[in-house]
Order: sequence, then C-alpha cells, then structure tokens
Amino acid sequence: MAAAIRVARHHEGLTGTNPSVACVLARDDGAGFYVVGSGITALGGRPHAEPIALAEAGELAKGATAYVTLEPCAHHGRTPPCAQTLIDAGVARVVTAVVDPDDRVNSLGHKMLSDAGIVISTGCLADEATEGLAAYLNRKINNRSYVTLKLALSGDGYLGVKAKGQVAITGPLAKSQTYLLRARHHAILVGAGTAVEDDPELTCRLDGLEQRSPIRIILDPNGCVPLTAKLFQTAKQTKTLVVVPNTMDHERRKYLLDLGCEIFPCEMQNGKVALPELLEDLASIGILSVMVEGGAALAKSLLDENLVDELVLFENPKLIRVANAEMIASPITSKIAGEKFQAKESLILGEDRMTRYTR
Ligand code: AOF
Ligand code: ZN
Repeated sequence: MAAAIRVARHHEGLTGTNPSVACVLARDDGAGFYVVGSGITALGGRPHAEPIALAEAGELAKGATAYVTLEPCAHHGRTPPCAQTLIDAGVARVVTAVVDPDDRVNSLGHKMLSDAGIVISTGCLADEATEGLAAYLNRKINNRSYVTLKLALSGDGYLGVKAKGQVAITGPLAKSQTYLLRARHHAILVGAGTAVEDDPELTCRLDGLEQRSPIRIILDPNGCVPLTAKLFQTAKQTKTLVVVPNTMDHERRKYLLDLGCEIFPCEMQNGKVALPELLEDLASIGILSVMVEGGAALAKSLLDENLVDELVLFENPKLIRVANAEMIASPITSKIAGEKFQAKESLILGEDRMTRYTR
C-alpha cells in the first residue's frame, strides 16, 4: 500500500475532478511477494487505476492481491465498474486504504467484491492515503476547493516590508519545495496586493516540472492590478483567472480577455471577495485544490473564516525589521499553528524549516 500511495502522487492535480488513485497488483508463488502490475488514474481522470494495472498483469492477475488507495468504483461510467473488472480478472484479495464517499460507490465497491468471494481488508495506511486524496475527499464533504496556505516567516515574525516588493526570506531549497507544492495543486491563488507589490509569476520553475505550473488565480475585485503585471502579460502561456465582481469595468474586461486571461465572476461581502462562495465556485469547475501564496490580508481572512485545510510554514531565523518602515506581520505564528492544527511533517531546508500542518 505504501508503494501504491507513492505511485498515486505522480498524477496528483492532473486527474480533474477524479482523484489520483493507484492500484498495485502483487502475488506470491511461494518465493515471496512480487509486483505483477501497477496502474494510476490516467491524466484527465480516465481510465481508472485498476484496469491499467490489470492490463499490465495479464494472466498473472489471477490469484493476485490488489492494493488500491481508494475503494474500487461500483458504478457504470464509460467503463464497467472497477470492482467488477477485478472480479472478472480473478483477483483473490483486495486491500484498500479509504472508502470512496462518492454516492455511487460508498462501500458498494467493497460489497460487490466480498459478494463475489474476494477477501477484503480496508483502512490499510488510511491516514497516509487520505493526504493524497485530500482535495477529492474535501470536495465530497465540504463541496469546496481544498486550501493550502503557504507563508514564509522571518525570525522576527514578519512576512515582508510594506511597499518594498518581494523581500527574500527563505533560501533556494525552500523555493524548490514551494515549486513542488505548486505542482501538486490545481491552482495558485493570490490577492491583488501581492500581485501589485511582488509582480510574481507563480509558475513551477523546477527542471522537468515546468509543465506542471498550475492555474493562477488573482483576486482583483477593485481592478487595482496594473495591466502590465507579469501574471496578466503571461496569461497566454499559463492559464490565469481574474476574480472580479459583475460590476467590472467593460474596457478593462476586454483588455484582460485580449491578454488571454479568463474572467471569473465572484460574489462580494463587505467590499471583499466572498471566500467560501469563491471556493465553492472553483470546485464546481474542477479546481479542487488551491495553494494560497499571499498576501497577509487574504491569509488572515482564510484563517479567520476557518477555510485553511493545510498550512505550510517556512521559517528563517533572519531578522528583517527595517526602522521607519511599515512591517507586514504574519497572521499566524508556529506556536499558534501548533495549537490550531496538527503538525504532519517538518523538514530542515538549508537555513529554513518547513512545517506542514493539517486540520
Ligand atoms: C476507481 N479507480 O482510479 C478512480 C476512481 O466519472 P468516472 O466514471 O470516472 O467516475 C468518477 C468517480 O470514480 C470518482 O468520483 C470516484 O468515485 C471514482 N474514482 N475509482 O475505482 C480510480 N479515480
Ligand atoms: Zn473505477
């Protein structure tokens, strides 16, 4: 199962509204277990993992054990249910990590398998598998996009200096780790302030992973981001959604569309973008996970509204306070994060520490 969970990570963020599931088939002919096939939900979401693994195993699937990170489906889509495909292939045993909450499945896949006389065990490495399926499971439960908030804190607890543009807080290893996080999400989200002050590109600049740059989303309800911003100017290369209310200026809309941006209408509340509704609307178009990269006000709103599912804190010991400048304080410290969230992973990356928390 641990191997299957690692395999599944390869298509995270690339299977649309489908989860990235993996199936590993193994058998023991007397000399120990060996793998005869493995499959992962294909790009875009179909075919599912099981028929791919079964095709690779061929006749060797007969009598094998299937390790699947999510309960095999029980519904007829464009293909027959995976539970039936496993039965037809003569698999002897099925081990799964997580029950599929989809209404069409929801333990029916397990039932189909056990009714056919297949030995089932469920809940194997459930916590580990749940991490990779988090965006999918969250959509089924909360009907909104999964939110990862990433913050880089200086030793004195700041995110930056007001009106000073990007202040380098973390080192190169932390930067690579951020790119990797970007690649795993469907979209990156920033507020207008960050787009104006930092003029970021928000792409995945890791060798070999350039194609994994997610969709970029900019909240610009008041139209303050200059049309010369890199995010707008590169919209033809990397898909870019600009979130605006329906009252948006017609000229500006036309200009943004010409640059290749997509306009995403939002509801407003107290002069700000209504975040729960936005996350619901994003999930409805298949954006199931967003990584939030700034700024402080957006991060604070998400934390206050209890919308942060995962928090990634990068901390550098450096002090960045500048006399006579307005400093940008972090809306959360590692101490409070430790109380409000569950720490899942901590890495030392050069001079930086990265800690990943989930709800
Ligand atoms: C599996 N194996 O690899 C995946 C599953 O639209 P469809 O027909 O592709 O069905 C989507 C549903 O299939 C999705 O909501 C989830 O229940 C299941 N995903 N199931 O047996 C897989 N990706
Ligand atoms: Zn299936």
